[in-house]
Amino acid sequence: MIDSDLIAAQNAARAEALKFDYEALGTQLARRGVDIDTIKSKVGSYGVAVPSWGVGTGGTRFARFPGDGEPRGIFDKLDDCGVIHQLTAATPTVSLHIPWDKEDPAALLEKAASLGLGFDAMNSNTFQDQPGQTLSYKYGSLSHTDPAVRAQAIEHNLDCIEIGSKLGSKALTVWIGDGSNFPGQTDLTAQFERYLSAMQEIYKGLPGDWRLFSEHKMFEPAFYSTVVQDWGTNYLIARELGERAFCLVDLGHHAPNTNIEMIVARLIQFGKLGGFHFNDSKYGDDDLDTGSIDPFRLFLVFNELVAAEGKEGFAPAHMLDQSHNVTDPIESLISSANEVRRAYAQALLVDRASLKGFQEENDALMAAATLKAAYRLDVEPILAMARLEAGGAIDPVAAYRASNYRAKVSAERPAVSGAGGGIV
Ligand SMILES: [Mn+2]
Repeated sequence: MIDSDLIAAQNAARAEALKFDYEALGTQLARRGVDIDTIKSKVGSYGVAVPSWGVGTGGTRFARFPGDGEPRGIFDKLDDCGVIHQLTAATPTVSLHIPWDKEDPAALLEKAASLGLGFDAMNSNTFQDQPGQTLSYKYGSLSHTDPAVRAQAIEHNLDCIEIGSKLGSKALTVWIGDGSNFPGQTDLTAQFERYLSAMQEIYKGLPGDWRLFSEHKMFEPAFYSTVVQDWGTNYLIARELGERAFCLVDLGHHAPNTNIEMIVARLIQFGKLGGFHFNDSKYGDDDLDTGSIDPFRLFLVFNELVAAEGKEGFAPAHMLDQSHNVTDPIESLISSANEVRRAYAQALLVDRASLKGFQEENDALMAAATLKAAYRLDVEPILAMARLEAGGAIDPVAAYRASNYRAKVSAERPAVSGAGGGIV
């Protein structure tokens, strides 16, 4: 963890300017009838989970260029996640990936508690073969033609639930790489049938207070067809499985220019939005930092989420899912957690009564202008004040750099070359 005196000194240098900016923004919002402290309080209680694999350096199919002081295992990863939460006060939970993070649950709980962290959704892995694994997933897992392979994949997911139950997790996210690379390679219908019946077995193993999230992804590793390729298929899965099955929307898992906010609205309307993997993309599943390419789209997604707040049973999970290839992963995750909160704050500032009026009157220009009026606001003083009051840093990246955390852990963690990024 970072020395609290260093954070305090960093904050002291910035506190006066922040107070001035916060009051100025508060005055501006008051003219619109908005209480800035109410917004700050909602933003301050909004958390997003960090994926354990996100604190390692990612890579592409071509190469991975390791960073300094990369975590050697889950306990190092938790340390890094603890730093992110310490500085942002926005990432209270970590999402584990099994088997990469498989360790004694009691030790994991103790370590997380010492860092003020809890555990979010569990993630299973049947998209690669593990050392010592009996049967291969080369030709699929939950939808494999061989019932023995399907049974092995089901058993792994049930293991993830069992581990998660000991950690206080309440959800399992299932993403599979199953699909095909050639027309005719697979019977599309039979393959989906096999997937559904395998998922039924996993669903039966869910504890009563757990939710099952299925995550769709258009392509990769399969390049011709993918079993769970889009939100339509994902909705069918959630509907077929039962009331505790929901769709997980990863922002990067769509074709370019897809209207993701509309998908979000549809899933909310029919009670099947389970949660998000936040990231951004320019071309495909690039796993770029959240809000780095299209922050307006992120805002429009949050506009739908805020509009649905208070709807019965509406409790989507929020998690970052990014690949950090050229940045310090801690800095990227800090920035992305802030971007998620920024979009949330902006969406909270939408004048919904006016918007509804313009929609009813078919005043397209003013409806769009109403959204833009909220989006254009610089809400950074709200985010910074929420961090400060929760014990975080006014400027978390600056505080992180001043701490020399990366140089310190680099001295303890030997350089690694081969460890996989593993982004789903
Ligand atoms: Mn994902």
